[in-house]
Amino acid sequence: MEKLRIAIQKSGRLSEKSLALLEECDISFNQGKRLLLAQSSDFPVEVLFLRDDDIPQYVADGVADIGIVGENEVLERNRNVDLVKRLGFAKCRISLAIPQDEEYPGPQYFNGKRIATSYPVILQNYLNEQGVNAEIEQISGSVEIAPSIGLAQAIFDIVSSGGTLVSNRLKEVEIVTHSEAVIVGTPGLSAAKQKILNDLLFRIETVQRSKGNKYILLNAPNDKLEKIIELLPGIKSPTVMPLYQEGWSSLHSVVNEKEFWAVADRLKANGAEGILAIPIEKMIN
Ligand code: PRT
Ligand code: ZN
Repeated sequence: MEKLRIAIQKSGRLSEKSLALLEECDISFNQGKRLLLAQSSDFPVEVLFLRDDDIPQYVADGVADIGIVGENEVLERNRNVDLVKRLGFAKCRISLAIPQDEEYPGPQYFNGKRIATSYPVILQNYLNEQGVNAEIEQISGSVEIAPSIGLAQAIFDIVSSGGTLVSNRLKEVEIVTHSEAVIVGTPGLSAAKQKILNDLLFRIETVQRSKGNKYILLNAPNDKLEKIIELLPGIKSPTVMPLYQEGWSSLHSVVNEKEFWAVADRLKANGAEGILAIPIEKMIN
């Protein structure tokens, strides 16, 4: 039977979350990470563990059908892959940074300067767009120390909290692009593989949807029910069940995590009691 081959990062910032995402979709792998290629027994997929730098190429070549990788690598490698889905984790920005005590008048600051980076392609595109002429020093790691050792006057690197820049006495002056983990795919997958991919995407969307929501249960006096039901956003309309104690009902519904505290306050103010919020594992609309 045909299988969908998924490339994920072998070890690094994306590995754990990539595997966790598959596990939440009830796709598990018995052999673990020691093997280059792991099989799933419960879904027609296999996982190929690679360095993240190589994932765009493997997917473009069709050695892997899809891959989970940072958008920054997709932009940098510039291979022929389809962007299938944004995953919302490993969010970061790729920015230009200069020594803290330098004045920054704008992108023309970089004219004639040397910039250290592991992302020369993305940087060169940006410099071209801005009409800036700078020298790019390509290095593969510890980019942030380049200015202090005299290798470059500026850096172009991934920034997340900004802590690394601060501890190297640098300041972020231009955010060139944002990045997050994405699924990329080989263009023109076979119908059988596309079907497996669609099933996988359906599972991922189900998991992502449920993550933002809580199942909520509460008790309310019957004469307040109408008002309380108005307050519950719910999927369609809440379930209402009579309690043993006369004149009271139990309500079940779904509330978005972001609205939970505001909704709970209004529910309480309107006579709701015994409010419970429970995580939802799977939610299919
Ligand atoms: O070995 P392999 O080549 O597979 O891994 P790698 O070392 O190239 O990549 P890895 O595991 O470090 O990162 C994988 C992906 O995670 C990146 O390509 C990004 O898409 C994403 N990501 C998200 C990050 C960060 N956040 C991040 N903060 N990648 C790197 N960093 C580093 C950054 O390089 C800098 O040194 O963290 C530092 C900055 O962090 P803050 O929080 O101090 O600003
Ligand atoms: Zn890498």
